[in-house]
Amino acid sequence: MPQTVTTPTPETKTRAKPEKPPLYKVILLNDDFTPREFVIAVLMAVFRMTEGEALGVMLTAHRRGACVVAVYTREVAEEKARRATDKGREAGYPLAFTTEKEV
Ligand code: TYC
Repeated sequence: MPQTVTTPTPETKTRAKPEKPPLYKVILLNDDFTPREFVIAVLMAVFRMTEGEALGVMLTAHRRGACVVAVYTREVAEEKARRATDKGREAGYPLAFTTEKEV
């Protein structure tokens, strides 16, 4: 009976790296009308910040015009920016959060 010779397939040494999803910043924009305490309350509720963290982010946006709040995948960033902006609108304030893709 003839012998079948099988050459073993060499083990693949390089693996395809699973791509990391792109990240998006949520940015808080300053305005002249939304009360500081309201901005802090929204940051605590939507972004789960402590009062101290929220105070720091609010003051940075107030002084510099904008502040990065946090970084998430696109869906999470857009959802949180929308929820936070809606809270302002529901209360009659022009409070605005935007999202921006990280480079
Ligand atoms: N500038 C607002 C005021 O003086 C407070 C404020 C801070 C509003 C940060 C928005 O993103 C903001 N009442």
